[in-house]
Amino acid sequence: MGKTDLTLYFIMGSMNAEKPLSVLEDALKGGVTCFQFREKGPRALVGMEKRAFAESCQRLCRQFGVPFIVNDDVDLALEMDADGVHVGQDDAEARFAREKIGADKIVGVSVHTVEEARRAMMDGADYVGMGPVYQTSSKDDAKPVAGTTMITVVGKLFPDLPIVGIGGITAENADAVFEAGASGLSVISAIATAMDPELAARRLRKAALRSMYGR
Ligand code: TZP
Ligand code: MG
Repeated sequence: MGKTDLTLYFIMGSMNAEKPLSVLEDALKGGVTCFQFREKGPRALVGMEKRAFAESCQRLCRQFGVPFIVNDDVDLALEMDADGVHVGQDDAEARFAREKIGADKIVGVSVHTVEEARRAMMDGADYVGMGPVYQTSSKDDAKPVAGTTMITVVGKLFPDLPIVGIGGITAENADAVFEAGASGLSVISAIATAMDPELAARRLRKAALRSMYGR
């Protein structure tokens, strides 16, 4: 395992659930292994409210010993002493994120091609996120559905670079993501909009572990 256990990587912002903090607490109880604070879009909190909400999420993650990773905002990650930062191709370059945040922290990068994956690795990424594997309604500017092919290609070319699949993943379709060579899966809605987020997390974790070790 690298710096962090990517098995079940939950991503959420205040706009993804009616009671986001209670969803996060339930998700942590259900066994998510990593959390990304992703506060973006038209209904996202900004300024002090964003910071206060982020701190509440971080506090919960610390209680459960789960890494708290900030999406996009390297400065916020630094100010909060977050465990890491996740950047996309349109955000700060991964090598700047790495330089700023330091060697011990987690840096994740969203990639869609072999070239982007190679660059992320050279820039010091701890993992790459790849997707959308399936149809998603949680990201307005999501790229077309990619399936699992590129995960297989990148996994074979760069076997030391952990890959997390993202986009439309559920307990029912998670197996194909691991089959393709991913080290983990990340989800928003499968947990954030579940009737019972703790149970949803538990089921996803079980599905992930079964895929990884149960063959
Ligand atoms: N990047 C690619 S798809 C996606 C992001 C952030 C959204 C994933 O959300 P969901 O609800 O798990 O499909
Ligand atoms: Mg981004």
